Amino acid sequence: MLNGVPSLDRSQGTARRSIPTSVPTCGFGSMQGGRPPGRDPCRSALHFHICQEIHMIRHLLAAAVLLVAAPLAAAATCSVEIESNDAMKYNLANIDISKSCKDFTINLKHVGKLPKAAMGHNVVIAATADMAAVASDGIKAGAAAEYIKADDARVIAHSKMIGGGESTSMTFPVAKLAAGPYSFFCSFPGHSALMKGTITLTP
Ligand SMILES: [Cu+2]
Repeated sequence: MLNGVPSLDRSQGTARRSIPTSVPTCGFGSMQGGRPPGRDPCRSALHFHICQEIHMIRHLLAAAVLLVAAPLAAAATCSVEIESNDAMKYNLANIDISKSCKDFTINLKHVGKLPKAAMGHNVVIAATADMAAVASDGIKAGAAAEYIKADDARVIAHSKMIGGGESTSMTFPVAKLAAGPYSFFCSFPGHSALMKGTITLTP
């Protein structure tokens, strides 16, 4: 307590406990409301800067957590929405499938008005090399089979066939996508010429 400067010593005296307890609050009340007599202005200014830095570090940490969390959240997306229409088109040309997903879900929506018999759409996944043969065998299988050959081992997964205004969903294990490249397409006769896209396996 030399020269009226309190508590820069390492005193454990209970009488000085009141001074350290003001430190963790990082409030600036003591600055705004005038310093108590005898308080060292340099120490208070130092306190002010330390507190500012603590606040800044907290904000930086919070921002860093958001930056790290965003890609993790994206990696956890294990589904996709695909729209199809009366113009025989999907709205996607590629689907990213993360290998971190156990299962992947494709939600197919037919935003057109034409009935299934005229403009039916589905989603079939097969190795790109098998696509033409799977489509051709599907046409032979006919409408009753929804243009998928029965027990076709080349078909990794397929949805049901839907008409305008309908939606469907299919889920399959990502482990089935072992050796690519894979494609998705519509097996309705003639549609795979336009209705097809690639599948990209991502980490
Ligand atoms: Cu189609």
